Amino acid sequence: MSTVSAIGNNRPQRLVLGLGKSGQSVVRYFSEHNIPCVVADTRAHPPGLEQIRREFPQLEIVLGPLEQTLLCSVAQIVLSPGISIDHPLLQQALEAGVEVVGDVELFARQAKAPVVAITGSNGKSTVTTLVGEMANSAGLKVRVGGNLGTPALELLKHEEPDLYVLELSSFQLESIQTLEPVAAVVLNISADHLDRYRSLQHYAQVKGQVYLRAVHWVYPAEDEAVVALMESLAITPQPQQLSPYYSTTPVKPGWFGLCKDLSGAVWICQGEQPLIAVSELQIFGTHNVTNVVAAMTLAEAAGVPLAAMVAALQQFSGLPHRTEWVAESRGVRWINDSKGTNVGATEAAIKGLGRPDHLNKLVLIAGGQGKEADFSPLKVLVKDYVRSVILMGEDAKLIESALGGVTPVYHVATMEEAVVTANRIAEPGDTILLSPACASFDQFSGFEARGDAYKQAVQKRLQKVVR
Ligand code: UMA
Ligand code: ADP
Repeated sequence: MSTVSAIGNNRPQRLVLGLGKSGQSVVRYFSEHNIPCVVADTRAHPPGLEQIRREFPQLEIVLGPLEQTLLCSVAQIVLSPGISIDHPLLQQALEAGVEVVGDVELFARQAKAPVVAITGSNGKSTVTTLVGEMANSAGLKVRVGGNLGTPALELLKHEEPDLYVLELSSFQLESIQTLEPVAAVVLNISADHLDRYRSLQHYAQVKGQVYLRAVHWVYPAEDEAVVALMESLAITPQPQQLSPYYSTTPVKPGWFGLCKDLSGAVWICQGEQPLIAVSELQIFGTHNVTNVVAAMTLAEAAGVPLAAMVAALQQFSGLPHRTEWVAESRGVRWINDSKGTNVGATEAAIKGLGRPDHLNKLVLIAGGQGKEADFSPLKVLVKDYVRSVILMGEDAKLIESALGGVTPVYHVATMEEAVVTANRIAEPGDTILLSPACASFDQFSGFEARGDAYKQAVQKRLQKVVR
């Protein structure tokens, strides 16, 4: 353990645990409110260290393995999402009467404006951004953040807005106690973070916490896993709290879903009222149509008028690294889905983009850190939709064995090699899809760096081919 600077024996009663983005936002929040705190991080060089030292030279920062004496000597621990509340020393602190909260809980205790809360295994960032865009288009003052990137406490910095929209991860939901969202959703449940949770059920139960104090329970009515999760919660909502949405026809009166016009074109509608044709959306893939109906249901619960929702949808072309169009050359499409960091996301990207007609095929680039996932659900999809799989990263071998030889597999060491190989294999009409089904940290600083490496390698390769 090393102490960066000490302020003596009168230790503050609040411990900020973790010095990443969340921890730094908590230190600044406490400083603005003149609340003394001490900081700890298990890492020798946490990312915020130098910056926080410059800003707060007197702050006590304890680095290295967690120590029970420190954790049990304070009244409150503000836990970063990267550390599990099930850590034995945190459990001991809880038993000793220490309050353990996260940064989002501190936010919830101060925020006055209504909050829309969005969780799920996949689609959170897209839906969160869309709800923010819809509210913005209605002229509301809206602040958007949470797991999306801007820590919740940073959203409190200016005067109160009309609405907050928060993306919440299961990690953050572990330490939220009083948040009362005007609308909350679990978008879907598929295996993720199984290196942190005891089981898929444990992970799902944590996600379900988002509903507990919500006014409107927004949910995908056709998703059995989410419906079962809602039924398993300790609280039963009143019928008027339930706001279902549909990803297929038919639609029930008042609810958002899909319908077909006489020509067979598919529309997003509310009840029988068509609102926007799916072909008019700027984002593609069937999973994104589901994201759109989820966002509309949440926005309606937050008071956003339909016209503003439609206007936002006409403009929204999606977030980078989520089934993002990169290039098209020789009749081959290149798509960057680097944010496909779990099996469910990659399944959605394959289904959303591929065509099982055996004329247009996918070349899939995947691999990285698998987070102890079971890759076998990919096997049947790969068999039907994918010409070849190119694998890289730590768990490439695990993915290969889960695919059971249904399609040719190529192993590569770098993104550049992956792109060169994909370019060689792909035939006109194919789509080359980077959707790793894995985290990126074995080879990259994050999914953004991985997606950027892909895009750069594609541009470089295509320039060479054109010359
Ligand atoms: N860590 C340690 N020791 C510590 C504290 C953290 O080793 O003492 C490690 C964690 O295990 C983790 C990394 O450091 O590997 C970062 O953890 P953190 O809690 O410091 O993270 P922050 O920088 O505060 O960022 C967090 C979210 N990260 C995580 O939950 C891991 C960010 O989501 C989020 O944008 C940010 O707060 C602002 O709210 C990122 C993420 O990967 C995008 N989220 C996961 C996901 O989407 O799947 C949940
Ligand atoms: P999250 O914030 O939950 O990671 P994103 O909106 O960033 O969600 O999308 C991440 C990836 O998840 C996308 O790149 C895509 O592969 C997949 N995805 C997006 N929406 C859905 C959905 N509704 N269902 C399943 N997978 C999805």
